[in-house]
Amino acid sequence: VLDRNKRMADAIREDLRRRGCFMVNIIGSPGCGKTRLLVELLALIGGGISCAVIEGDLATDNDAQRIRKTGVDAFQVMTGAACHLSARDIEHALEHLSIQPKTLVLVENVGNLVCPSMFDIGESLRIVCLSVTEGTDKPQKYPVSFREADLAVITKSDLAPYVDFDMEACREMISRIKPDLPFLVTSAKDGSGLKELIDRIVAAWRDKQVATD
Ligand SMILES: Nc1nc2c(ncn2[C@@H]2O[C@H](COP(=O)(O)OP(=O)(O)OP(=O)(O)O)[C@@H](O)[C@H]2O)c(=O)[nH]1
Ligand SMILES: [Mg+2]
Repeated sequence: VLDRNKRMADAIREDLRRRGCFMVNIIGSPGCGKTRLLVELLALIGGGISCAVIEGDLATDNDAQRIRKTGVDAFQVMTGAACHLSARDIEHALEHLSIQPKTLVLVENVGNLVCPSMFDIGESLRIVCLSVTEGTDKPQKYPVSFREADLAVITKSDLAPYVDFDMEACREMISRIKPDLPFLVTSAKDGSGLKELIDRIVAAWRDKQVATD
């Protein structure tokens, strides 16, 4: 299953690359703030970059509706029982979105800190989100999602003081799991770190394009 998924993911990545597009896979626990982060990022990007969103949830199209309110096209994958998106889900979603050349495709994976990290969906950048409300020790308990990520984002930083989250201890834990994993702190509520996150994504896109052109 994983082999077939990987082949399909490679084909998706190559097809997007040829069209000058770039796909980001956003992973994190239920409620860690993935959708709200996307909504705020899209508002900040404005018309600057052409964007499209793929949402993954077991049930409901609530998140796709939240994204569409920003004016950005979104496709909702409802996985039923599956705790992750697969490359086939993405292939299906991409058929339904009309992706212009040079589009940034943002994928919110199913809320889960484990399963989605096992499945390549054809992304070129994988972001793992951890909200401060989940607790400082989560990278240690769920190392795989951090090991497999290209960027770690600590979300809901505005709440850190209220939940006794230790940012430095968390950063250290992550660096023990993957020493070179970049680390960003954001709050979708007060806007901190959002511009830096966009800059990171754009830089990764540019680097990938240069490396493969
Ligand atoms: N204070 C604060 N609340 C936030 C922040 N980001 C998200 N929230 C709140 O956290 C709750 C969950 O946010 P969502 O964006 O729905 O989380 P999610 O990760 O998309 O959830 P699933 O799709 O169900 O996995 C909502 O009530 C948000 O308003 C933040 O930066 N600060
Ligand atoms: Mg969501």
